[in-house]
Amino acid sequence: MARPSKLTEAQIQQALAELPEWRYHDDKLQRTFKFADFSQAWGFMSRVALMAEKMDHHPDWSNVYNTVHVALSTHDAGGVTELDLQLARHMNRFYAERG
Ligand code: H2B
Repeated sequence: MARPSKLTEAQIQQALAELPEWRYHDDKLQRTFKFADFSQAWGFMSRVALMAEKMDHHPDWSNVYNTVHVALSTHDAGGVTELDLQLARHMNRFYAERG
């Protein structure tokens, strides 16, 4: 499958208009998700993990108790691509459905 190419900063900022909780920083799309507890955070991460496998596109992330920090970029492209935007949208949806 052809991999998408790196987006320009202008394209990224335009896409962020519809992803207001995300920030473009350090060449990555970043967001910190907060949950009620570890179990809810892990449930979210499990859903994201299955989607990441399906997409063959994986997040850089860390988890401390009820907090999940995510930094999305496409390593092969050296920056943010459409795949990162897609994964960010899936994460927003899973977060909205948590609980
Ligand atoms: N995830 C991310 N975030 N960036 C990549 O470039 C990437 C990936 N490449 N997951 C994929 C896997 C690649 O290594 C496999 C071989 O398709």
